[in-house]
Order: sequence, then C-alpha cells, then structure tokens
Amino acid sequence: MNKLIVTCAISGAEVMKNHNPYVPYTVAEMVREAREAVEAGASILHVHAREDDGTPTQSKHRYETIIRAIRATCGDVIIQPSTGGAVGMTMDARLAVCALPLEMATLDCGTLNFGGDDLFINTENDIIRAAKLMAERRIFPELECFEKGHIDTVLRLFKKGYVQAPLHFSFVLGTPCGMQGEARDFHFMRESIPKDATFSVVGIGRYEFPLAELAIQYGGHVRVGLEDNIYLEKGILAKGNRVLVEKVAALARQYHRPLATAAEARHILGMEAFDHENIL
Ligand code: KMH
Ligand code: ZN
Repeated sequence: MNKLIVTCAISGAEVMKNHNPYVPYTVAEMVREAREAVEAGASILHVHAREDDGTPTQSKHRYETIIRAIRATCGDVIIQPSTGGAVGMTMDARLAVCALPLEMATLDCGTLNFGGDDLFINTENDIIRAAKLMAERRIFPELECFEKGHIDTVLRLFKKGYVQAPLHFSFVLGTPCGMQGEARDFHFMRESIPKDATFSVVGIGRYEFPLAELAIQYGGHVRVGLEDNIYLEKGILAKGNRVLVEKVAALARQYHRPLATAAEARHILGMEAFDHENIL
C-alpha cells in the first residue's frame, strides 16, 4: 500500500488551554508542538496562528514568525497555514496569510453551522476568491469538505477552471452540526471524489481514530491533532500533539503503511509542479 501522510493540526483556532493545557499559543509553544509532531512522524503541519494570550489571528506577520521558527527547528516539513481562521473572521482577514510565500494552505469548500449561533461562512464567491488567489500564488490547496455538497462544489469549480488538479481533499467529519464520522459517512465521501484524487480524513473528537483507521485501510491519509481532538482516549487528555501522532503511527504499522516523509508527501500529492524552493 502507498505510504501514509500524517498531518498534525497542532493548534486550531477554537480550542483553548482550558480545554487542554498543551494547546500552543506562543511561538515557543508552537515550535515545541511542531517538533514533537514531526518527531512522531507528521510530514504536514496544519497551523493556526495565535497571539501569546491565545487569541486566534491570521496576521501574516505572526504566521511568518511562527513558520520561520518551525522551519528552523523542524527542517523539511510541509507547513500548511489555515485560511479558515476562526469563526467570525472576514475573508479579507483569513486570506492575509496568503501574502506569504507558502507551499500549501487549506481551502474551505462550503458553509456550515458550527454549533449554537456560530456559522462558518464560505460562500461560493468566497471559495472562488480563495481558489484564485491560491492558484495565482502557487499555493497548493487542501480542499476541506465538511459534507458531500462541498465535494460537489469543488467538482463544479474544477469544471469551471477555478480549482485545478491534482485535487487533494480533506474530509472533516464529526463537527457538532456537520456530517458525522460513521463508517458510512466516510465511504460516501471517499466514493464521491474522482479516482485520481487523494484524500485525508479529519475526525473530530471521538471520530479521530476510528476514521484514521478507516483511511489507513482504504489508502487515504490522516490528520490528527489538538485542533480536532484533545483526548488520547476516552476521558484521558492528550499530553500534546506527539501522543496523537504516535497513536496514528502505531495504527499505520498495524496496517503496513509506512509513514511518508515531507518529500514523499509532495510526490504522493503531486505537489512537485509547485515551487517549494522559495517558500518560508
Ligand atoms: N476554525 C474553523 C472555523 C481551516 O483551518 O481551514 C475553520 C478551520 C478550517 O479550522
Ligand atoms: Zn484548521
């Protein structure tokens, strides 16, 4: 079977230290969590910047500082900032990070309820705007799809030329008001993307490891991390991102899927055509 790309979502924008004290805010904490995730086998780091007090920010200056610091410590890892930011941020704010020379970033492919009164808004025009900007800037998009309609949106925008191949999807399943992460949900999503596309699963909360196991079995890739899940197992908080990556690495061994290095991940995703010489 193909090698497994493990992404670690080290920080998130909504999870706070009072949920899990290992959630990184400061640059030093970001570097610690990034280093430990990479040591455990992650080849992609999904990063949301925070101010020192934990406030989520899409400031390009803050991202630049964080990315440079991670790069200096971790060497060749794919650093994937978020363009989703935090609930309530404007699209202008969210896309500010794309002014940096990035290799990859997320591209959120539809709107959904995020619980209570929270709405994560990605109108069709927002998606087109983000896709165009990322294409212009040669930033490889990870296509975050929270439900099947978001995949259909990507395929429509692909036909119109706003999104280009290679298509790499991420199925974000198990958010409070989104599509859940049962096996049938996973299979529905997996069977809905083109055969030559790649995918990674993001299981929220209790879905993190059951979905990781399914993705490993079915040739997909996996994201874990404190953004998505703060527990190592039921009732036991994860002592940082390292243990979450270690747990998925153990599952990968069980299914004979060696972990991909960053260079191998670029090859698997077809990112070679993208410039990764001049990135931060
Ligand atoms: N924090 C969520 C509102 C992404 O990173 O692209 C959006 C999010 C998606 O996490
Ligand atoms: Zn995110």
